[in-house]
Amino acid sequence: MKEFNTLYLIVDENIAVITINRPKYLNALNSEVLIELSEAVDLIDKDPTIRAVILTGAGEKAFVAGADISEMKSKDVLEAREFSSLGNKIFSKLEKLRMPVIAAVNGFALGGGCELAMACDLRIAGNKAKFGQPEVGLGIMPGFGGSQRLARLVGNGIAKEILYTGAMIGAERAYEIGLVNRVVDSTVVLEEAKKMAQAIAAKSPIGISFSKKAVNEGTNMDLEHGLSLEVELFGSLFYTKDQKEGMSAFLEKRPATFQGK
Ligand code: DAK
Repeated sequence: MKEFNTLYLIVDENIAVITINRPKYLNALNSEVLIELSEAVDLIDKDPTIRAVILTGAGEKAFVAGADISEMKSKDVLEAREFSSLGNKIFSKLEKLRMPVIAAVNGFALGGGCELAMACDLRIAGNKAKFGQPEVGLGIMPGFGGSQRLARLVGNGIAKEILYTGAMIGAERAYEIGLVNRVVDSTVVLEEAKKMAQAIAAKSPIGISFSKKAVNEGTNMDLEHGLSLEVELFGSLFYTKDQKEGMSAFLEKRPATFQGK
């Protein structure tokens, strides 16, 4: 696989792990990280063997402590829009990957880091993880989709509290409000994310990718249209080998082997 300056991409047994690697700066997102993240997502998208992705940050202190403030400070209005639009495009690309993406969050997930975790399908947090959108303390607001994804995940009231106060919340509170799926000991975050990725990788890639599409696209529709989307997706699964294999395996009392076809 391609070598990057600011991240690692490792693919092993159908699972890709992207590790953002700027631990000295708490893995803050500068333009180079964003561009390389986009390239890594493109490579993953083109690899038909990959069934789940884990996104994490190097070191024990941070997942990602936000957009890089030292790079952002000197931006003019046009550059700030460009930066925001670059981030938004990449986060959306990540969100639309056909396979699930799990954020393995150890330490700080702040600002753009919290937004990056929210662009993933699932979040596993270490018990020492801290989440927050501290942008208002910097005289800005979230620029990588935070105001939108946070409100959709936890509801307007709690999202507004997090956005307006800029205060950090711990992993347990993040679990309570539905911002993370699970909290585990901080020493086993990646291990637990891998276990979840393996469980996903054993199931039908098409069934999973259609479920992802149904949730992601259906959430932006009214119920009637969302249900119609589900009907369409459900029906088209009956063209696939995965559906035939899954149902035959059940009736023959053997484990299914899915090809994603
Ligand atoms: N950017 C750049 N450097 C950072 C950083 C960041 N976000 N976070 C930490 N660092 C650097 C620190 O400057 C320090 O560098 P040196 O001084 O050693 O050179 C090093 O990482 C270690 O950090 P600390 O020494 O501060 O470590 P502490 O344990 O004392 O504190 C902390 C950890 C996470 C509480 C603290 O570092 C902190 O508060 N960091 C900033 C967190 C933050 O405010 N994040 C949100 C960033 S704003 C938009 C596009 C995007 C966004 C907004 C708009 N548009 C263009 C519209 C997104 C914005 C953000 O994400």
